[in-house]
Amino acid sequence: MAGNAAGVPVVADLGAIVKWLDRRGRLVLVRSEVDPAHELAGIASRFEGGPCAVLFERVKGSRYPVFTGLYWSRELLGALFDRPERSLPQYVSQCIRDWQQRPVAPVMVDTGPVLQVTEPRVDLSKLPIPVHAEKDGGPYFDAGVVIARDPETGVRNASIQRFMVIGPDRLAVNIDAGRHLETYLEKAAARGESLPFTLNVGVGPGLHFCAATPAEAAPIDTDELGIASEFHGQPLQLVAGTVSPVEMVAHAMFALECEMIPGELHDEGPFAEVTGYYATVAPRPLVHVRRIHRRRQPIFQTILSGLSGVEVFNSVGLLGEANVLALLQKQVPGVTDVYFSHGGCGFYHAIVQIAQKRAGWAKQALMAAFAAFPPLKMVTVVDDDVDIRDPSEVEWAMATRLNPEHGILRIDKVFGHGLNPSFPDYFGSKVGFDATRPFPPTPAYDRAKVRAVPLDAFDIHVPDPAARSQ
Ligand SMILES: Cc1cc2nc3c(=O)[nH]c(=O)nc-3n(C[C@H](O)[C@H](O)[C@H](O)COP(=O)(O)O)c2cc1C
Ligand SMILES: [Mn+2]
Repeated sequence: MAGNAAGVPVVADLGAIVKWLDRRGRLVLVRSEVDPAHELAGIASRFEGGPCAVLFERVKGSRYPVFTGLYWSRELLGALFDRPERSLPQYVSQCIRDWQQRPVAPVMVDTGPVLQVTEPRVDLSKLPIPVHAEKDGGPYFDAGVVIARDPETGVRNASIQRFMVIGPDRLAVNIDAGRHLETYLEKAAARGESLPFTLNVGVGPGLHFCAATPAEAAPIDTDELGIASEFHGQPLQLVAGTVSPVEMVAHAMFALECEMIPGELHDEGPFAEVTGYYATVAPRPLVHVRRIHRRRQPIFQTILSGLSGVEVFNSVGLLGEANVLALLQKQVPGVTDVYFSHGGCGFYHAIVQIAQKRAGWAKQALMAAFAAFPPLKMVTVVDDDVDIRDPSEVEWAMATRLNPEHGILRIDKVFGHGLNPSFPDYFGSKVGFDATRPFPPTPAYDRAKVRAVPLDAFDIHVPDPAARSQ
């Protein structure tokens, strides 16, 4: 895709993306003033999953607009990356593979749009930070990219965490078990140091996907920021922190320089999560915001998480999918596609498609998928004549091909995802379904087909639906 005037690709700059969406009729403009508390999410949810993103031009109490919906439609994402939506997992896994083989390091630049303004005083109340769901504990940052450095090795990490605003210069953050940021904080504590990081808000999907790349694909000893360079087709541009030894994203809308002091905690939550449930309140790490930088005319980005969950489903699920697909294609002969279903919250249920080459490989695919992505609770393997994105097709395979006597694999007392209420304290049971037909195939499992006939070759009269309505 073409770049903007400064030679930066559109996908690397949220300002350029918003313009691009508007030009293509893919941007809903909300012109009336809206309250960022509840009203904004209530309006956005009416457009959730549709072909357009939403820009709230006037937000009560703030001078900045709010943007949402970049990830709630794969069709929109496909258009932005200029490729069919079904090829997105393949594309994402190819970018990650290219980074693994030949990483393109980010480059330092002297300045960038994010440094156009440095606020004289940190005051988060000036930002249009929305409160989404009815019981959410406060306004939340949920689309910002965290950049931090390993206190021992100096290696950089990128991730996305939710941050609740608890004061004009304070946040509380939720860091899930096993996250690299959790390890960094533990290492900082052991060294008696604080942990500086930057929170970069209003970024494009290249950097977002880089931050959401699971640890299985981007281990702790690698600088995963280079993944963004692959999506951009050029090195990601960073600027130095002004009060902290960590970089900021040159083309972000806002960058907050922050610090965590090990041991300092504050209640965080509730927050409506991608699961459709509220994350519970608990003491979680407290964050001091030391400085706020921004563009002259910034746009605040938020992600609707706890409504249908579809925006997080595409932004995290797609990365999980891409990684499971890449690993399975390496380890299991015949795997053709992977989909993390929407009903499975985008990252609890993987549907794997396989062109069976030998008996037993479908079950091998079950085990490999669980190993490739620990948040998975369910994996269903189907043959290559089943559409893995159609829940009825998957159910059909289960109803007609699964043999419960030996096609169900149960794994008890295993690590899972803490937001899933069936994994209290990250601990529970998982289940895999081998819904493939027996191998070698027998005619009993052949799918019935009709011939494809072009309708325009025939004179067919279809009645007008309006005539039916009386
Ligand atoms: C919109 C969104 C919200 C997320 N919220 C959180 C969160 O609150 N806490 C968390 O630990 N991970 C959250 N994640 C998931 C992590 O960002 C993701 O797993 C990332 O790969 C972790 O990075 P790491 O492997 O470097 O630890 C979120 C992801 C997205 C896309
Ligand atoms: Mn990481």
